[in-house]
Amino acid sequence: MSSAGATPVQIAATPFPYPFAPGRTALVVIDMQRDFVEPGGFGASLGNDVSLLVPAIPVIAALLVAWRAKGWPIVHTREAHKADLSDCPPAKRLRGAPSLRIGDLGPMGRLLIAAEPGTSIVPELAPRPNEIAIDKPGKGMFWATDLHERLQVLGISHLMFTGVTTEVCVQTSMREANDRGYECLLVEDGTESYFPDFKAAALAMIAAQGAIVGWHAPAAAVLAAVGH
Ligand code: C5J
Repeated sequence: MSSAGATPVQIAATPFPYPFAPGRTALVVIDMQRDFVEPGGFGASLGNDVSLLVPAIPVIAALLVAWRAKGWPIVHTREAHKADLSDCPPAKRLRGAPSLRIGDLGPMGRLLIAAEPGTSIVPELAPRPNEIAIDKPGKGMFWATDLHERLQVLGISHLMFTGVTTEVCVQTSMREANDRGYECLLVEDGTESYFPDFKAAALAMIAAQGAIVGWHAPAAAVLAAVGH
């Protein structure tokens, strides 16, 4: 890390400036998987218009360029289950009436099963070998993972959230992170939802009551603070 211990920088954010900590802030990319973003995957099996998530891709790509240039930590998550589904509770697999369920065979392999083609991250945002990339069986990134311990070893105190979908895995992960003491910011245009109203509501809930879960800001404000 090139700037650990540097003077705090503020990012113009809602509901008030975010105390950015260069070198102690990990960029978190939640579930930018083909299964959510491309036709034929899990998101489409639930009846969603997956094209609504695509605008986040170039925004996250720009943030990855900036973080990689600084040598700061990057976390990628994938919502993924074991092939035998032993980590997928029936309550998750059997609820509702999707056209395909988790573990069923679709055009990109078995839905949300680790290492299947559809479970991989979209090529534009592919993790590099030196970056943290975890499979998570839940919506939140800390449930049944070792991520908190790995971030603590790296001295991470601040998390910059991006990914999909805003009100499901992103918001769940951000709430889990807030409870663990991380200072969290959600990048407004680096996250998308199948339901634009839900995205707006999630942003409002996060920043309400004096940033009760955290802050949100556009990528341009983040990149300006990073100096990119
Ligand atoms: C969902 C996610 N929406 N990554 N997963 O089931 O938000």
